[in-house]
Amino acid sequence: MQVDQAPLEEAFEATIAGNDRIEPRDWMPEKYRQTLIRQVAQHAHSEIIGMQPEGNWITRAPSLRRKAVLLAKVQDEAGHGLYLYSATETLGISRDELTRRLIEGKQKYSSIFNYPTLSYTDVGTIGWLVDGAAICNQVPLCRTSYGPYGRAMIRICKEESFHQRQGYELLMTMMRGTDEQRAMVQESVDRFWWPALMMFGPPDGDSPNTAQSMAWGIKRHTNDELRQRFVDMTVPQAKALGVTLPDPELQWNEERGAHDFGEPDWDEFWAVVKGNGPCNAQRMAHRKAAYDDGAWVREAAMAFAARADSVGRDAEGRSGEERTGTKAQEAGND
Ligand code: FAQ
Repeated sequence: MQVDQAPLEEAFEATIAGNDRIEPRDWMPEKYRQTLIRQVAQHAHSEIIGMQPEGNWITRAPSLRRKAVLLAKVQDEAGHGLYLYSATETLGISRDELTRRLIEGKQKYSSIFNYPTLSYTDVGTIGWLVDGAAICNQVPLCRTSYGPYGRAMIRICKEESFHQRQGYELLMTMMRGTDEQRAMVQESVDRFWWPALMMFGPPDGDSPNTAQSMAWGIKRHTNDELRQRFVDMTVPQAKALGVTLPDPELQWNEERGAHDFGEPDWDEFWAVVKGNGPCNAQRMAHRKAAYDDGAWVREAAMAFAARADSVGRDAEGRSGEERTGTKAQEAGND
């Protein structure tokens, strides 16, 4: 039977126009669904691959306190990946398929995680600049048009702001230390500044997805608008910290009420996005090894679930009676 799509499309457009949420049960255009799968999955992959550059330093933390903080942060990132994979699954695709797409190079992850972390200072710089950029990009996504994505972002943003503060606090501690420590902070900021600006994506003129994603309320601001917001937010923080941002063109523009700044190296950006950054091969090899090593856990969990089904027990080993509470009630009656 042919379903008339026109009223469905009208209802979808009215929801978008009214700034309401589209929910998984609602009809949506196939391209809207595919755009969300692309963006939310790539966001999830970024969180999971993003555990690697900092995870690299957990065993070499300079103190127990720093180690506990870093462990918690990297665990948060795993959690963010899981919320986002769950949100993507509501669009009718499995997490396993998404992971396969990542490993086969069919889906991307953020360019920033293809740069190396050369000292513990980079943990601070990632917190300050990378989480700072992530917050700028993600706070507006709390109002994205797709319900499960927006709700995941609310929780993620709360955690990201702690991440940003821990990075800033680490760098501030080092800036109050020795000349050598201050030089380490400056060197790290010099390396991460431009890649952090690239996180917002290509300039609006070279961004094929922005116009449609804005029209659908998936994105609320363009790449360049968010990059500008990040620069304006970061300059006073750099001043308070006592570091110089490595951009000779960076200056306040009174007329615009915003900072002018230089152009990132977009050839470098596209090279990294296409797989030729300093750490792309290493990051993917590590992710694939973790996926392959985890196969037995997934298989065991699936076999357990299948067996539990066949004997009427759930994954926690409870029988149907225990789940419905009949057994407890009977016990209470004794
Ligand atoms: N890296 O047309 P647009 C984090 C691709 S935060 C790699 O402008 P769109 C937290 C883009 O996918 C990082 N690829 O695309 C954390 C597209 O290719 P496609 C993750 C990029 O989607 C902190 C093509 O270029 N955050 O993980 C990048 O409208 C610390 C054309 O680009 C998010 O994912 C890039 N930087 O705008 C974790 C936020 N930029 O897919 C650990 C959600 C663009 O057509 C430690 N995502 N491309 O093959 C977004 O807001 C958007 O997807 C953009 C890109 C703004 C990233």
